[in-house]
Amino acid sequence: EVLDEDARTGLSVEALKKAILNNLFYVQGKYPEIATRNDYYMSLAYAVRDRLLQRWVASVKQYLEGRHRIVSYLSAEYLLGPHLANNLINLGIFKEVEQATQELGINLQWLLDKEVEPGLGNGGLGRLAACYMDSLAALEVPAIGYGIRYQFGIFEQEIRDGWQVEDTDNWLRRGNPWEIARRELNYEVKLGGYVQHYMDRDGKFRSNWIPELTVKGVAYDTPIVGYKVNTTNTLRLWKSEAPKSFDFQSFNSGDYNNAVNQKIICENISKVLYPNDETLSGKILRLQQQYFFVSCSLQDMIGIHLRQGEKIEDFNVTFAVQLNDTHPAIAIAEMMRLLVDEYDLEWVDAWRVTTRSFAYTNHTLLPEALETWDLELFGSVLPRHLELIYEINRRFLDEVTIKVYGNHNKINSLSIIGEGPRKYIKMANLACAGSFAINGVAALHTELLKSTVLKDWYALYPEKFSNKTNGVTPRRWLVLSNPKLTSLISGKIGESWIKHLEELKRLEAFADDPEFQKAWMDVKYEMKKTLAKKILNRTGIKVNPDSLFDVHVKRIHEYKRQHLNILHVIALYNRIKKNPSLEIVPRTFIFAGKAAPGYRMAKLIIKLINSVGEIVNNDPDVMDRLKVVFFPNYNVSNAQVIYPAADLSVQISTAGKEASGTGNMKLSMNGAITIGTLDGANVEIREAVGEENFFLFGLTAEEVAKKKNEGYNPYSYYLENEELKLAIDQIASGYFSHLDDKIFKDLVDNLLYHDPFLVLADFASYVASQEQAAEAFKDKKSWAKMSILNTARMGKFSSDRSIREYCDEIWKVKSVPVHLNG
Ligand code: 26R
Repeated sequence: EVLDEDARTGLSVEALKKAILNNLFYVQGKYPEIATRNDYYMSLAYAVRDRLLQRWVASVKQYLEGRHRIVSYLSAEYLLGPHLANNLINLGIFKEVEQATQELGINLQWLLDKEVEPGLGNGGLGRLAACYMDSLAALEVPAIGYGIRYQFGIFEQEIRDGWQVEDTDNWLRRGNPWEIARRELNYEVKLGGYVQHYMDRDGKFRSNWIPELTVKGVAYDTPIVGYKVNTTNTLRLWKSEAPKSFDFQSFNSGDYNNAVNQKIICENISKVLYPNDETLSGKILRLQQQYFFVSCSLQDMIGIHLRQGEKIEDFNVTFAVQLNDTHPAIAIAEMMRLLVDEYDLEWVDAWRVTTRSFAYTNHTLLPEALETWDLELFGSVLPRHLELIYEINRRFLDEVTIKVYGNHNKINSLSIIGEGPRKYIKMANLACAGSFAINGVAALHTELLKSTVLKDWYALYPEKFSNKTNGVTPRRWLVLSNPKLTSLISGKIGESWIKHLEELKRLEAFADDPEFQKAWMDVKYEMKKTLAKKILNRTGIKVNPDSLFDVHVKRIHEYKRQHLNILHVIALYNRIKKNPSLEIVPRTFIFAGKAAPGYRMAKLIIKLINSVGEIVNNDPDVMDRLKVVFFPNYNVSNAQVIYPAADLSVQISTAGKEASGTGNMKLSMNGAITIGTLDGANVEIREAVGEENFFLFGLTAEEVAKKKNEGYNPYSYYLENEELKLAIDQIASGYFSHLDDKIFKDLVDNLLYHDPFLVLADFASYVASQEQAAEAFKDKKSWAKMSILNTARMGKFSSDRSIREYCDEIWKVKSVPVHLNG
């Protein structure tokens, strides 16, 4: 008798088929004739989950038994994107599952399309955390990601009458097969109230925090499997609930309504992701969210550490804790509270452990994104932490005062507490004071950190600073989203590039090969056709896949300058209107991105894009030479379809404003050529691909700073440039808005009289650079070569490289290969 392969762990087509059918029956309670696509999706998802669990249990066992050092990544956001296809690729069973589903008479793509993506992040920072989780597992590094299990992730965007309309993201509505609720793993978190001080029997001063409210955090774990390794790490997200004890109190006092109300207040904390990207609104709930997940995570880490029989003083030996921006920076104060108040450590010992545990990544230089909390508000939520921060600051400033020789400006700038009409807590300063390492996310960004926002910190602690240029995972952003390009590449150089992206270099040898060039551009064309179909489907706009796809996709923000792009569109449109027989390279302008719901100017920019699109797309004179598309609801799933179809990658932020950018990397990896400023990682991308394979324009960061210092006058650029003047006059006069001359007034006035992001100063340079791009696009062979070289030279921008640097230079952690027993 032949032994069946285990239906729970087998990786053969037969085992997978059996698993799907078993789950259809035993999980979904259906038989094939009445099963829906969603039933099949769930059945397959559970089949995949079983295979993950086998590796997961083995990983956890090995980490704990070997007492290995563990990376703990603290992030308020994880923008994961759909799990199923990614897990199939990392498990190495995509083909097998394709065949298994086919033999069951179903199409794998239908099932993949059923998954609602977890959008638990805003943009770059959240997506970076997701790429880093993938690379940590791929590199077999023991790691836990900690965050919040928002019931509602980033809102869904609809476009109505050209305006953005937000809808709630109910991503859990059909259940989530990728998580395991660990009901038994929960911690209490205090909020509000006051602090009592007293002396205990041994004459020791003690603090007793009497909270106004206690909430419970419950762990929800998602396994993260590495590419073709057994390593399966944990993403542990906390859901807030009312503690059990709580209901009792109110029931006993007969106040049932109050009990229910309090339950709602507790559950509110992890209810919804704040959709602000780069603009702070100092809301109590957001501080509660940050503290909630940080406290649960630290209690959890300490538990893991102590259960291994280690001493609390050695916490920093077990864990390296990375702060993903300042959102989790309250961890510094919470760690001190736990060590001093709960574990009875002396202050200096507690501070030593704390400052050896944490490292801080900064992701932005924009002043409006630097987190501060009104001191009174802070004290009302975290009264004990306010005391601790005062004490941290007092000791810290004592130490600093000696070093800076009583320079009061420096002391003010370094102080964790800001003075003014109202006092406030500066989270970046708390993070810097409490961390042993501080890093920026691209070379230019790190240099600007050292010379501007964190200048005084750099002067005092230069050894803490380093750069860790961002990276993206080639598994999701090439293998998964661009399978045709992947097989073309692997056909030439094998498959090892997927784990060692520098090997893409070997494609350079084929950059001049006409046959390879053709095959390369054929894939691009296929992907453009696929996107064109999606565009027609989502927007009703018909676009020509032979046209140049000019792709500008990212959050909508003035510093990212979507309005500079649209001014260029209008200029081209006017050239056609002036000379209808003009021969120009046909173009499709593709925009996508969400605006923060409260960010008026960003929402106006979306409206402007759609208004210009309406006129340009429907003007018979244009004869389909220009098309403007706003692709709604930009998210991970949509990005996966857009990147492979891009010819031009538009990366036109004002120099000095984009910390790194990561979409720029994904686009270039997929063979798009960048038109961009010397900003963020663009600088390094240009260095890598070669200046002849990159369209550069615009002021440098230094020139921007200088111009602003000298007193920038946007109006003079408007007067000097005819095309610019006409474009702006048209927007102002209602040419694109059915003669409504009020709708864009604020946007126009802002550009003419303030223009904080120097759109007008860079306009002429941008238009000229776009002309070069169009010229280059006409020569199909040389364009193909540029495209191939872009992909070939993107090895540096794998998140594997970034993570290796973090591991070697900051965390000091090593790989731990995981073996499956039996
Ligand atoms: C405080 C709050 C309002 C807030 C500020 C900023 C919330 C969210 C953000 C998002 C920021 C931190 C962000 O996403 N920054 C982006 O990080 C990416 C990953 O490092 C960079 O590539 C990108 O340039 C940067 O804007």
